[in-house]
Amino acid sequence: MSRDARTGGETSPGDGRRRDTAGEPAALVGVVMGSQSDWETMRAAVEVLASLEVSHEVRIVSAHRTPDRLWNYGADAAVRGLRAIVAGAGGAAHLPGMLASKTLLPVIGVPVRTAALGGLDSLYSIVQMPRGFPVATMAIGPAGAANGALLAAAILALDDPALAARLAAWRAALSDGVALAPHDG
Ligand code: RP5
Repeated sequence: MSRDARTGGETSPGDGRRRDTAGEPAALVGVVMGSQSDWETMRAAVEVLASLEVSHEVRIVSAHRTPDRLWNYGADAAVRGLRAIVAGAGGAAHLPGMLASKTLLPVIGVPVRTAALGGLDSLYSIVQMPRGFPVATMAIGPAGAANGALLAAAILALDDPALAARLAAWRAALSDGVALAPHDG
């Protein structure tokens, strides 16, 4: 089986072609989720990326319902200029892991809370990757989505001093907002 040197994925017809993104700024972070129902969680990632002025795209990519879309997204992600992927999914939650199998980009997984098992199912599914295909796994729910975006920004900030400064300011503002003592109401 041959592999694409840039994406780390298996090569297939169509790999290596840039997608038409006319009119859109080149996204550096891909925020993907398995279902529309994940959006309430994953919007927390998008809000953080927007506040940090990190260019991003948002897509629904279901490992089970749209497997070809997942395959193509992982195969093309690096070639299209993405630098990191924040992937949220619930339940069986195969999306982050399968993306990690198709790209060498850092994949950050966000376990979405579920009605049946509270998101422990999502967490265990995402975190238990086999050796060789890491997924940086965040906390369950919106806090994990926000942290996923912050981690993606931290990765990008390694060679982007302006973003590093915005990230430091974001964190300082968070610290400044913590009261010294609790209050009622
Ligand atoms: C997963 O199944 C999705 O990531 C979502 O969290 C979960 C349920 O999806 P829906 O049935 O709400 O579309 O693939």
